[in-house]
Amino acid sequence: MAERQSDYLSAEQHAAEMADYLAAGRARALELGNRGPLRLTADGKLHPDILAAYDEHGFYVFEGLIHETELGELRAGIEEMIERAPVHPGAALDAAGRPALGSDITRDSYLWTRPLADPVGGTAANGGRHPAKMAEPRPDAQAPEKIIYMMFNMCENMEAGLRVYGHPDLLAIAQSINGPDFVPYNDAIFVKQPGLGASVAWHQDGLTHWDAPNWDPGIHGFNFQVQLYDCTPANCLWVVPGTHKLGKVDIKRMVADNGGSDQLPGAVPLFCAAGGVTIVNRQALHCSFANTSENLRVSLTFGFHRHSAVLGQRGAIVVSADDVYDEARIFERSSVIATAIDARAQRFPDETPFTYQPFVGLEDQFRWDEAGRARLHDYSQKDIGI
Ligand SMILES: O=C(O)CCC(=O)C(=O)O
Repeated sequence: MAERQSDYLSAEQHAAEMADYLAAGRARALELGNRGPLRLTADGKLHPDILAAYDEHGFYVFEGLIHETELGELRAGIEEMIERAPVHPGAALDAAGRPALGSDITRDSYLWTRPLADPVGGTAANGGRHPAKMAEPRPDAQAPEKIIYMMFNMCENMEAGLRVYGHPDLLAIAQSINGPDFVPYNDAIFVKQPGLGASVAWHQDGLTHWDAPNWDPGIHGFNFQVQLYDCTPANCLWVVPGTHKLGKVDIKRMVADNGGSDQLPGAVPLFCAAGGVTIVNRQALHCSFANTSENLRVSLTFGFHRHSAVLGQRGAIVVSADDVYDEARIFERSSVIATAIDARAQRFPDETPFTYQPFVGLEDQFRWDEAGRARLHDYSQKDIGI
C-alpha cells in the first residue's frame, strides 16, 4: 500500500502531489456536459436537458447565477460573520471585545478545527459516514492552532444569507427536483481558507432511506452550494459521478483498492467562477481536500428534500428523540422559505418573487418584519435531516 500519511508532507508538497490529479479531474469534468447557465422552461421548470444531466451524474454546475450586487452583499455578510466570531473556540467575545455573533442562538454558529486537518475521516462523527481518513498536510509554522471550518445559522446571522435562501431561481430548481411541496434540510457555510482549509472526507449524505423499500436515487434530496469566490479543483467539492444511483458504496474498500490514497479514480471537481451555484445529490460520493492552494473558497450550502421523503420520519439530525417530522413540524421549518421570499422581495423589488406552493395565501403571516425576525430565532433547531 502506498505511503500517503501526509503528516509527512508540507502544504507545498501536498499541492505538488495533487497537481496531476486536479488537472485530470478538471478535464474529465469538462467532458460531462453538466455545466452552464440556468435554463428554465416557459412555465418556470428546470430545462429537461439539465434535469437529465443532473439525474445522470448526480450534480450540475450553474454558471453565473448570482448577480454581482448580491454577491457583494453575501461576501460582506461572510466577512462580518468571520469578524464577529468568538476570538477562540468557546470564547464569549469576538476579537473587538463584543459578544460573539450568534451567542444567543442554541446551535453553535462556528465549528473549528486544526488547519489542513481531516476532522471527521475515520471517526464515528456524522453516523460514521466518513470511514476513510484524508491526507493531512503539515500547515506552515505560523498557521493558527484552530481555524473556522464551518459556520451555521446562515438565515439568522446574515440577512443576505436569508435573502439568497429566497432566490427565485434556486427555489425553481428545488421545485423542479423535489416537487412543489419541497421541504428544507439545513444550511452550513464551508470556509476553506488558503493554505489552511480543512478537508471533508469522502462520504455520502443521507441517513434514513438507504434500506427503504421505496429507496431511489433522489430520495435523500440535494444540496445547493453558492460560490462566493472563484473556486478551483484544489479547493472545491469533488464528486464521483453516478454514485448517487448505487446505494451505499464501500468507501473504505474504494480507498484501500486505491492504495490507501484519497485521490479516488473517476472523481471530478465542481469548480466554477464566483456566482456559480452547484447542485449535488446528497447520495453522491463526495469530498473536499485540504486547501493547500492560495485561493479562498466560501460555499453557502443548503439543501432541500421531497415532502414525501421526510413526512413521518424521526429526526435524523437529532433535536430530541421525539422529533417526528409531522405536517406541523415540516410547515414550521418551511416557513423560513416564506420569510426569505419576503425579505428578498423587500430588497429586490424589481424581481418576480418565487411562489412557494405550501404558503400560497399565507404570505401576510410570514413577512420579514419584527415578528418575522423573532420567528426566525433558532430556526436551525428545526432543521429536517434525513
Ligand atoms: O463543501 C465541502 O467542502 C463539503 C460539503 C459536503 O460535504 C456536504 O455538503 O455534504
